[in-house]
Amino acid sequence: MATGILFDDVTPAGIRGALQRTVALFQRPADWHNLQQRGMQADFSWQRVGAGYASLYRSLRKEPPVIVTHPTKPFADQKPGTSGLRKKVKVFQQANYAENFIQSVFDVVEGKVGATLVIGGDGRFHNRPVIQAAIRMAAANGFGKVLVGKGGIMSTPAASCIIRKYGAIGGLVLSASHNPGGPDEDFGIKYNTENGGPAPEKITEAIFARTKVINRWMGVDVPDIDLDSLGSVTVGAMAVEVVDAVADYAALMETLFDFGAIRALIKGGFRMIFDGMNAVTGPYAHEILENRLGFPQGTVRNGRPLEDFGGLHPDPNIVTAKDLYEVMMGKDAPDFGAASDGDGDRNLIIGRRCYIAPSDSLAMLAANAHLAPGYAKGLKGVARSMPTSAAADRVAAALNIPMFETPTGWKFFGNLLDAGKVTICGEESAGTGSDHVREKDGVWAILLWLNILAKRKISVDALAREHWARFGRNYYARHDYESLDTAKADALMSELRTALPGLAGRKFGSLTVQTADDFAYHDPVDGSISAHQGVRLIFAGGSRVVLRLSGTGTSGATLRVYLERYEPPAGRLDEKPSVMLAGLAKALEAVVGITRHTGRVKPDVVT
Ligand code: VG1
Ligand code: CO
Repeated sequence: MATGILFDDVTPAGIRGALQRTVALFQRPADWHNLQQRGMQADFSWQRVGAGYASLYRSLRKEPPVIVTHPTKPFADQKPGTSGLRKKVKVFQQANYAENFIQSVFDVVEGKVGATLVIGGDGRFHNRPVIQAAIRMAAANGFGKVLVGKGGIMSTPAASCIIRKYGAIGGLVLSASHNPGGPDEDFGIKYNTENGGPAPEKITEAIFARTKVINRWMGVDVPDIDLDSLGSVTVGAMAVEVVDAVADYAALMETLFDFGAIRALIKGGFRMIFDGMNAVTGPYAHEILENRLGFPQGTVRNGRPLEDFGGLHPDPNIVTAKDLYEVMMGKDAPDFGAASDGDGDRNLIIGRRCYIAPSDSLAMLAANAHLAPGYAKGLKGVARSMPTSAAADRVAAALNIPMFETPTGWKFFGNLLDAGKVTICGEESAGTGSDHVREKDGVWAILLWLNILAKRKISVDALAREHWARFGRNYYARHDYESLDTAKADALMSELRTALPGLAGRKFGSLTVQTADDFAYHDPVDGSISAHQGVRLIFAGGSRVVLRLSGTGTSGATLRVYLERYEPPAGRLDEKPSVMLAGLAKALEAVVGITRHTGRVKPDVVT
């Protein structure tokens, strides 16, 4: 984390050496730029140095550190979205911005005095300063202990695992997930509760309400801690332990999966590539796939977490993980390709020349999960977000277990998992997980796939074909229209919502609308209702289109359109989704008028 050139030897030769190193560095523009950025961001002021001395003297005199109350004013835009508060880094760099949100979280958390808090992040740019601030604030707010990931890094599922394992009251996860990172990109903060899962709506609403009236935040007056050395330190009266989350997470995985069977598969010549996308899962994948399972070194690519993800967009889909996709479609493709996102909760699964759509992956995992020791007793139920295809519903019906349909966002699965109603959950956006933690979990999904392939001894492609031949195939695609003018996107959705009552029975091209509604979720556990979760247009014959606006973007609006068409086992199972969904896409324009409202003639991303 260099911020300049250091030299100790105060002689002409010493200065000459330092100058030479400076010139050499200047000739590497990327490194030079990073050095400048870090240098400008570092706090070299006397205020900081002075505070360090003051706290050192206080600790020598065994005086408790001073809790400082900082006056502040509310920001109007701190409403958490689908998964926490996400904004541009520049927004988060405003004075008091992150502090206001974190204090609002702490003001809402009951029973925090003396409790343990987990703090982790995906390692993206701006992670470290916010973690240091959060630690100082946790101490001032009376927490007893903080568990923080080494280097400030912890994947989202690992944070969930650590919260549960050590009985923490909750955790702060600093991440904007699959959004790009860097000084001009995105940052985010989410809060997870003591079950290890994302705060449910009633808590995120309370946090938002608090951000609107907040007038002070509290911190202790102490310098930064060393995040890179494992072990314990104290901050104020609070203990801070820097932990290696990889070990705890890997241990949990060993309890769920048949590592022996996977090792035997690898010995038999099975090859895979894992793309860490320069994000958080690299260290987890190195440890589990290479060290513990025995895949050769080099199996994990882009395995070092970088602050800007090396310029990659860490969203594991076939568009942004194009390199992996191309290798898997190529001549000498390995047996299995996988990737995870910025914070490690999503997964991409590709067999040799066979991409598995996330909705299909959920169904295939549900149908085969009993082959893994952690699920040998079978599943209690399956849940999927509403826009996710109904492929898993057919598996649940065959297994004679309940199926739940929730709004988009992992927070809605928490109650079902806690109540023991479901074992496996999934979203079309490449998130799959189970009751082992309370988050979606990228590495978990990849290991479950490996476990199943090891037991079934078939290729991904053969497994998929067999699945469709038994359950039929739900052709599926998601079309994203990004950076739309917010007013235009809102107008599109409100016009569509107004038209809903009159749509049933109307014909668009060859398709007739059967039902049209705005999805509302009634939580069967706590009775809460979440309305306006997405418009559903269901056509005669079972095809479906869903439309909703994204709740994770940081500029303008993103319209997501989800297309689905079912083919029974005796139908056309080996077609391209784009061909099978062309009719639906056409009807869509007639019903919704995306071009008419936004001027866009085609989506920005199709996954
Ligand atoms: C998107 C996905 C949603 C997912 C959410 C968070 O939300 O559609 O399924 O839960 O991202 O995932 P939206 O509101 O933009 O559609 V992650 O990996 O970014 O925490
Ligand atoms: Co994520």
